[in-house]
Amino acid sequence: MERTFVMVKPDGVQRALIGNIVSRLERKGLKVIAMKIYRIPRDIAERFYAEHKGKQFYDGLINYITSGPAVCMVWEGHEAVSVVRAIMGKTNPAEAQPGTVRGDFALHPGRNAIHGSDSQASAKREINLLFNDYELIDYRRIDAEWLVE
Ligand code: IDP
Ligand code: MG
Repeated sequence: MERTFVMVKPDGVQRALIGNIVSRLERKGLKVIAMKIYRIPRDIAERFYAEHKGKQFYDGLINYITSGPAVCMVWEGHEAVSVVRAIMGKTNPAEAQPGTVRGDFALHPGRNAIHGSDSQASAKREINLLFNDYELIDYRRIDAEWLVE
């Protein structure tokens, strides 16, 4: 089973989208194994988005992601990384398909409501950056055998 790191970004929290976003992942069949509301400190944000350092939107991105509380989560399931990316929609919400989180709720790439890891390697790195091992909870959902053959 794959794991991915998901965040409801500060705009998503302020716009009361936590429940809607969690609900979309939950009903898809993914299992939440960690969740916390967290105001990400600047040093963690800089490590989180290190790949974007030097880009024109980088300073704005760090200010955005540290501007208020976010909801940080780990979700687990079959092909969790790509499944969450599909549910999120494109980075630029103006191009994101209706039916995706960004397509339904966001307008601008600088306020795009949700983060999801882009690969299993990114997921591992991001989970380790935001969570301790003991915060990842091992349990079985009662519908597990109805979700995967
Ligand atoms: P992703 O979140 O879809 O993986 P990335 O290219 O990894 O997109 O960019 C990380 C984040 O940086 C985006 O989610 C968005 O918040 C921000 N970002 C990316 N491109 C732009 C831009 O052109 N203007 C403003 N913010 C941007
Ligand atoms: Mg990315």
